[in-house]
Amino acid sequence: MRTQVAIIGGGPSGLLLSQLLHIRGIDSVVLERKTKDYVLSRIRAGVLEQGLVRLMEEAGCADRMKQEGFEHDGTLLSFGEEMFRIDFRALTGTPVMVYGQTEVTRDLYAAREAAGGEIVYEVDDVVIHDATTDAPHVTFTQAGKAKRLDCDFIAGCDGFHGVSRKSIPQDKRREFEKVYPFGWLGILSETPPLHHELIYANSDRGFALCSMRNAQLSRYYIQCPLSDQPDDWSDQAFWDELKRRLPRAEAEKLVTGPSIEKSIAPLRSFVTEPMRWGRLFLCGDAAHIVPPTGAKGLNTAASDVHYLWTALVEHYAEGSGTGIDTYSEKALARVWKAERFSWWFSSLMHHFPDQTAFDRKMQMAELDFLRTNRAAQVAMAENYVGLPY
Ligand code: RFL
Ligand code: PHB
Repeated sequence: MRTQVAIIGGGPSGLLLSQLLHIRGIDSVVLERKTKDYVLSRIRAGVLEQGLVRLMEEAGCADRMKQEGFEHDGTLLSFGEEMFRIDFRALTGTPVMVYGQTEVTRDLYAAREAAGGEIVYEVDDVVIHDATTDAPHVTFTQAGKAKRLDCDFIAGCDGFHGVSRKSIPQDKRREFEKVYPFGWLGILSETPPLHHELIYANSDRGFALCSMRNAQLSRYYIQCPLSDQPDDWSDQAFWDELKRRLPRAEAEKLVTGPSIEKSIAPLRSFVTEPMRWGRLFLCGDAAHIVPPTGAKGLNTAASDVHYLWTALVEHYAEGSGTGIDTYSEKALARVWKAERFSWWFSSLMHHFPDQTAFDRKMQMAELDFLRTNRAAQVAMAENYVGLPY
């Protein structure tokens, strides 16, 4: 097999890149380790920045998002019984779009299939060869058969546990990591959302988040110890704990019901540098992870895709190597700012096991400053709706 761009990983990064390349007449093959149903069963991000909304438009995949997604003009933050709103539209002129990653992925699969794009599922033993030469290739097995894909470039879109990052020799990359001493227990329930905007809550008992997918589908999270398992939490125990972490007036309005999904995600900040090795380019979670506070994971993957897509178009259309040569530097400059915001927002909103009474007072003072200070609100809102790219 031969293609122009071999894309390892059929998550949102790989599919979006493949579809954008297709729109500009560049051919790609996507290699995915799992089945399509498995990829679509993962419940992940829910908030899209305008940058990702625009990329979905460019990719010709925005119709359903525009009909079914919800524009949010602001978000709510609570601490104890206090609750205040950050008005994104008033502060930045920009809303965010609430539309699940599962739906983004579903729309991208549909577009790739409609265009006859090649996605090879259930691949194993993916190995990257000759990435530092002009003729790289990828070998893999599918249904027990050994296969080879020759290409001009390789996009490593295979997430945190993929093979792409690890293919870069250890002495050619540097990794930066912070692991947080807690996780998020998340549930999905077919109940109306608590509020028409998200509520991020800092309470003495730990963090909570009230989010949603649509008018009848809610997504809630509570901070939990890393040693907990989803089965340790009955639905009733989850709802009781969530209510204790919200201002009383909000807790009273919460509509509860059976969960249809329950999982625990660890929180991690991680960046690898550089994001390019010869003709291999890392995109999305393959290169970096953020804690989910602030919803930057998928959105940062999208900005990588933007830089890589435009670099490849420049290469094929104009024969210019500038975009390719500056990809890693440009992507990382934005990645580190998303890392900073996610780390700051996580530090502000969670209960840390080693937190002192002084640390707690600092969180409360910072939240009160954010509640009352316009400059602080502008900084928060600009980061939340997404820095430009
Ligand atoms: P993905 O979504 O992990 O997709 C990578 C794809 O590559 C495949 N793969 C391989 N394919 C071929 N060969 C191999 N050797 C392969 N190894 C892996 C995988 O099967 C998969 O299909 O990465 P991508 O595309 O970069 O997208 C990034 C986003 O998915 C991610 O940033 C966000 O979902 C992060 N994230 C969240 N972000 C938010 O903004 N809000 C959230 O609420 C939120 N929740 C989450 C999350 C990430 C989670 N992970 C990774 C455990 C919850 C979880 C549980
Ligand atoms: C979600 O709806 O899953 C979600 C929303 C906002 C976040 C994280 C997760 O910051």
